[in-house]
Amino acid sequence: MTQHLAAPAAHTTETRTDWWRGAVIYQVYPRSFADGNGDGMGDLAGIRGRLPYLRDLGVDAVWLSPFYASPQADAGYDVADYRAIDPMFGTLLDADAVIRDAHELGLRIIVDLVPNHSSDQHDWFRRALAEGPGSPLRERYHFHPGKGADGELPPNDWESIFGGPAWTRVPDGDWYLHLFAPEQPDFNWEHPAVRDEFRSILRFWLDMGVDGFRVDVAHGLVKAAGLPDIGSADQLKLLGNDVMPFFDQDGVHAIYRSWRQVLQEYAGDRILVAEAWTPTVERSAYYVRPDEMHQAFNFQYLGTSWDAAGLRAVIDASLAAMRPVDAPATWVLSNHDVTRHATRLANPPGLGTQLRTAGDRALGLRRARAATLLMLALPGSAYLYQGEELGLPDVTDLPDAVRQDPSFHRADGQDGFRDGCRVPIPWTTEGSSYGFGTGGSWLPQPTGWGELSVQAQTGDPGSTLELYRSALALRRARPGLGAGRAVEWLDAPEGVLAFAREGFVCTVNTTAAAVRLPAPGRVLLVGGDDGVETAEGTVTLPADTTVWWAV
Ligand code: TEU
Repeated sequence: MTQHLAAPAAHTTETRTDWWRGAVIYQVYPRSFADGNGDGMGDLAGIRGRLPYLRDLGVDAVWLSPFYASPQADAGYDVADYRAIDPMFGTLLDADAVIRDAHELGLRIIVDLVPNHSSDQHDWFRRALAEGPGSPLRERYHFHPGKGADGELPPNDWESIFGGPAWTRVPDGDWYLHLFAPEQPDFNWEHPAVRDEFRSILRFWLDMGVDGFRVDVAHGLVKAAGLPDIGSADQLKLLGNDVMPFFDQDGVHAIYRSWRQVLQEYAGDRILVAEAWTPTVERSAYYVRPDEMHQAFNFQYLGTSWDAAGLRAVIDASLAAMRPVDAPATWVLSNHDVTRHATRLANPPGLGTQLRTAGDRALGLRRARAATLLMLALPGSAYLYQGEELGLPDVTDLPDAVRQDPSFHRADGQDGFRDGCRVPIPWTTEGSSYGFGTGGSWLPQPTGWGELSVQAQTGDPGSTLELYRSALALRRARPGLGAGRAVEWLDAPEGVLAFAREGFVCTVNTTAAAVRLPAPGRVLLVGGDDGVETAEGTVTLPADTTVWWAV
């Protein structure tokens, strides 16, 4: 159940509330949210200044992508020191101020934890390299001799998620494993020092007062014994469909059980959220058994196209998968790794989640608004990504020269378009970087970005921002919406979804034509095309439109 408390989590003696079961959680990507010191890069001071905006938007919690000390080879997902803030983002005092201010505003703070790999500049890795083959420190990573007469071939055939081999050879001849960029060596989670270190890192941030952790690549920590070959030429196509020897191994669950015990030592209902790209929602359910994590991202939902039958199937499967483990379903449409949903839905279905084509922007925005209202009417917890409340499209035409996504460069520009959703967001209609900061922005913002700004949309009843504010206020007024485990499907024509919740009905027209239906009640909110007409007990639902009804 969604609850709003004046002073959540740490710094209080609050008892457990299960606040997270129906929470709306807003992802802040620190580089691109707000720049407090005018260097063109977002930071903690910028975030702190905008916390009242997030409180007024009506979210329950804020998840911060990594702000730790990092050489930024993968935008901070390459951590050199898990207990320090990168100077580009501020200091530990700034982090403390963000956490305290958030709590005073009634917002919870979830931080990103990156346990699968460190940076190659992490102290352990640098020392392991310096000490040479056979050093005990090398056992904390996956260092191995190569194959072939002179060890010139990698130890196995695994490919990096970012393209190219998953192994890099160091000058003394050993190879090390990196499922992502070469600057991101994978930890060896069989090693007790790695396990101890991460429990200690959890405690460090729990002592700082955070309300939870989003666990990066939660499915990747444990590798199949012996690191067996995959034996396929096209490994990246298998990802997400097949069980890989480096993903979703059963051994990961013991780690999360031990982390849950650490969280249990703390007051205030802190949570663990799995970023686990599993083949099915049923596999995701294993991560949220009662003694493991609290939530797992629902990437199956994110990947479903704008089609009533497909959406109904994934909603049913998600709710059914979570029921036996008593975890809330979660829903997400956008994050920092995928093309924004306003642009995905502007394109034909089946193109995946990394697009470089703008598509039909008006269509994409209409569908995005309808898709968001559908998501926010479902039982469970919903994740929003900064800027989606402004209806921002992905910036699909960034020049190659400004792109920083390491996967773009490793895949020769054929993949890795994640910079498009990471462009700093517009706060004001005019001015330097449209209110992002006073010193420009680390990725160029498109012309016209100011028309999409918070300032431009505030008070405009037809704006996407006001739609989000209204939706979140209604959700807050009806805690039953985020609670529960089921929806009651109602009869609806092909291409239309209709379901009932307590005192509430949601109707979604995913087709390109208006549809006439019996009106279920009184219109609460419309997302999509505003031309909803009700007459004599019937309603005409425009194309690509969701309506919330009070019944
Ligand atoms: O993402 C994990 C992951 O599997 C994604 O990399 C996804 O498959 C990819 O973005 C598609 O190109 C997490 C973080 O969210 C991502 O930003 C990091 O790059 C990655 O881990 C490595 O830490």
